[in-house]
Amino acid sequence: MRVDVVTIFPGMFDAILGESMMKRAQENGHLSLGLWDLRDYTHDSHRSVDDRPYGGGPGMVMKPQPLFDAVEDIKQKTSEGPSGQLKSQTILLSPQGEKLTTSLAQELAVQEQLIMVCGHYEGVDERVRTELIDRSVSIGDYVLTGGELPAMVLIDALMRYVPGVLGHEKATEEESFAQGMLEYPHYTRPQDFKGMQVPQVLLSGDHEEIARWRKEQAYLRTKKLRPDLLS
Ligand code: 9D3
Repeated sequence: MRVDVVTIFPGMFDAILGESMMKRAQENGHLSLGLWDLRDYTHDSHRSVDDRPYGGGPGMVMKPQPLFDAVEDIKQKTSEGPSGQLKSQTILLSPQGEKLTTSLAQELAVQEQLIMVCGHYEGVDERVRTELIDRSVSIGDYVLTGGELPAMVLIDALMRYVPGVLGHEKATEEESFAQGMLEYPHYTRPQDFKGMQVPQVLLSGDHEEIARWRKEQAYLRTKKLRPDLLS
């Protein structure tokens, strides 16, 4: 899949570009990430992307023109030969969006192209939301300074569901066991660390007994820390 991000801070995405899974996915061609600087689509000397709200009030609003021009330019420049434009959805990262979940990540991961628009200031002009944006996504109920970190979170979360990216490693593991529960406790060597012991059952070699213990631990931990997941 292609992900194209419209942002006033393209440099922030260096944080994920060179790293591990992201890098691998880009190298093997399953994912390609494009960064588009919104200020490149302004025409004034200050390269301004925001303006004062009609009707008054505090804060600034993102102007429609640079956003419309950026998304149009991306669609045109990323279209593939005679087959034309990619099947794409334009996503606004916004505190007012639907909350990111596994099922949303899975839905988005099967698109050919996602165009992610990172919001700033009080938000975007409403005509952007209604005419340009297919879906708005929030990563949770806390206030951040803009849509860049949420876009990175969304990319990271959906990457594992892009067909081919994970070579089956994690996906099968997640399906098989304790779906919708927290994980059981993990231990590695040494057996005795500063007097703290690894539970005997894990050293027993009895795999049925170990599976039973892990299931019970996962359940107890979920009941204690995330009872909402059990109902
Ligand atoms: C202080 C301004 N707020 C008034 C109640 C509204 C507001 C506008 C823009 C709050 C935060 C932001 C910037 N955040 C995002 O663009 C954002 C976000 C977030 O803040 N939390 C969780 N998910 C997301 S997705 C985009």
